[in-house]
Amino acid sequence: MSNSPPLPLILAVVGHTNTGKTSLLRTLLRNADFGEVRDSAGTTRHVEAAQLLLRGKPYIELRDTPGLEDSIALAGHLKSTGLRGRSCLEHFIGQAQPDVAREFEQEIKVLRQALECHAMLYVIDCREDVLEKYREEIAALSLASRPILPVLNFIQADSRQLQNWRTALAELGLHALVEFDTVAFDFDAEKRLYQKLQTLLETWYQPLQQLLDYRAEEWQQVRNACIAQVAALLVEMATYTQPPGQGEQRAKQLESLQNTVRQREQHCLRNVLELLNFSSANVQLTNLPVQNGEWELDLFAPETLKKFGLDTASAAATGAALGAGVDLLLAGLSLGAASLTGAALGTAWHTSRRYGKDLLARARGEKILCVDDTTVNVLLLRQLSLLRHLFRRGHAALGPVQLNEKEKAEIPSGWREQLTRARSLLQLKVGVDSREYKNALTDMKQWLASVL
Ligand SMILES: Nc1nc2c(ncn2[C@@H]2O[C@H](COP(=O)(O)OP(=O)(O)OP(=O)(O)O)[C@@H](O)[C@H]2O)c(=O)[nH]1
Ligand SMILES: [Mg+2]
Repeated sequence: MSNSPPLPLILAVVGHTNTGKTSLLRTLLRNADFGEVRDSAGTTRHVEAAQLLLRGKPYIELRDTPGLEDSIALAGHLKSTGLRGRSCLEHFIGQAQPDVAREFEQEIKVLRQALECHAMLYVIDCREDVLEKYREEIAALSLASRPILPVLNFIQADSRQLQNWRTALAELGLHALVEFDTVAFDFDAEKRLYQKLQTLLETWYQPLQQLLDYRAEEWQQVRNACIAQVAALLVEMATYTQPPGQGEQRAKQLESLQNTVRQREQHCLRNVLELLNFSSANVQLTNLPVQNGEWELDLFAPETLKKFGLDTASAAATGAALGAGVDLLLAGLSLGAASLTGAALGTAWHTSRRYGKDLLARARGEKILCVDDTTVNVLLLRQLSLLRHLFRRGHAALGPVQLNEKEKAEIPSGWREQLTRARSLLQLKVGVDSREYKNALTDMKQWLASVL
């Protein structure tokens, strides 16, 4: 006889109205389009299910349910059946008078799911006091004799009631619970949710473990893929070159260089959003000028530089447009710098930026137009904050998300080496398929992963 538990494991997501049940589903499903989420009571009117698959096989079925509203009146009706446990619910659902059935239409849908599921996720808005109506809800749902895992939502908003909820739930015999903010995603919190289910549902321990491992691996892969996008952007832009022009032609070339950088950054943003399964239409990020999947604040706008605390004065001193490309003197590197060390490159850079024309005039070697340090620095800082935000954003987030973590605008240590390394590819004149280029890219990915 096989001991395999029935799959999918059916989890009913239940709770008072407007506590974030549909939001929880969105985040667990990584799907911002699931159901309807609104800040009002009675948004979900029907039971809606979605499955979590593992290699095409349904492992978990999550069922979103309408919110419970009048549990105190419901409790009276349940008591009047004179029955206990599942038969009390079955009797109430099957035998309720038409007017009662109408009055409790939504509640009956929920109770039916309580009977049909293997376990319930009971979502709590823990900004609320532990009111009698919530105790009655839990008592009614408990009649289904299925494990209930309370999910404490809105923990970021307000944690003062958290202890009261813990105590009240323990009094009701619910000792396993999980804190899970549906708006700010945290992979560890999701992991804890499945681990708590493992303790409540021993029969499903193995499949839950498989799902957990799979989700962890998947999350790691998605994270790495996002980091790879950013690494590619940075290395590509640090090594991008154009031949320099003269006079008017030069202004046009600077503009074209800027456009190239803008488009390349935009391309990276789109890919990252897609990898994380965010439709660009619903992404608005606090502190980041991203709206509808587009960078709003231009990369080259003075505010962008200022926001990241970058020095605009030296760029302005050259008379060039802010963040415009500078002439990299490949020949200039022979002005005392035999090898491309960080310091040597830094000096050559700064000098060429400030006195570019003179040096250019003197240089015998090649002159090329490339993306200047300030611009690459801004790219780096924007991408770091983008990834930090998106990695912590739940799919239920509607508007801008305020995260606790303070915006870190400083350039992390080790960046100068990374930039120098990438710039050295220019001197080596190697293509994207070369070993050197690939190594620089790998280094950049590792470095980014270490600072995120
Ligand atoms: N700040 C914050 N807002 C949340 C969180 N979870 C849900 N919300 C918001 O709370 C409101 C209700 O969320 P829903 O997911 O629609 O709640 P529900 O329990 O499905 O509501 P009904 O279907 O009406 O019972 C929405 O405005 C959500 O954006 C959270 O963890 N933090
Ligand atoms: Mg809902």
